[in-house]
Amino acid sequence: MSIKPILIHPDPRLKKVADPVGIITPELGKLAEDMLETMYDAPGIGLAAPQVGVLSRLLVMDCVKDAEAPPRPMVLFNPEVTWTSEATNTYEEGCLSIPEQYAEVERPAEVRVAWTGLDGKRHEEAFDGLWATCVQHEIDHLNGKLFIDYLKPLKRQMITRKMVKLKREKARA
Ligand code: K1U
Ligand code: ZN
Repeated sequence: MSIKPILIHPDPRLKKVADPVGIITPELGKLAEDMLETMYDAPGIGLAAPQVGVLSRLLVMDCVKDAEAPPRPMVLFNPEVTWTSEATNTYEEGCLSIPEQYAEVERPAEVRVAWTGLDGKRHEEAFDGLWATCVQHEIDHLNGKLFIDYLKPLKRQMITRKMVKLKREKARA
């Protein structure tokens, strides 16, 4: 397993629509394992393949908050939202591609998602709470959308400028 570098906004690869995956090959399995390791190391609760520069429809997540509870690493290929609740939930979101920036985003409180698992089989499950927020945030990444795209233009521009500055400083270091 290996930890992959995470792309930082602004990067054109974070704005692209990712391609569906075909057969779940051992190489895709290895990528999913690497993404889980990268997510836990960050640390984060989710990660989408475009964030590590791979434009394929793959996301990983583990939103178990209780340190005493066993982890639940999830790997979702070609995820599709099949139902959304009318009720919404507002959560202060962050993003590993937009470090140290947080903002409230309103999304459906509950979603049903269908996906292909590492076993190559189709699965479907309902998510609520942080899991629902996270899976929607990650599917947005697969569609080239970032949580800052839900914010007012001025706030979005402010965050983007901060990220440009951060990347310039990192490049000089
Ligand atoms: O996609 C990403 O960039 C990962 C992102 C997922 C996410 C966070 C919050 C709401 C929706 C989706 C993160 O994991 S940011 C880091 C984070 O939230 C966290 C880190 C350590 C412990 C708990 C949370
Ligand atoms: Zn993100």
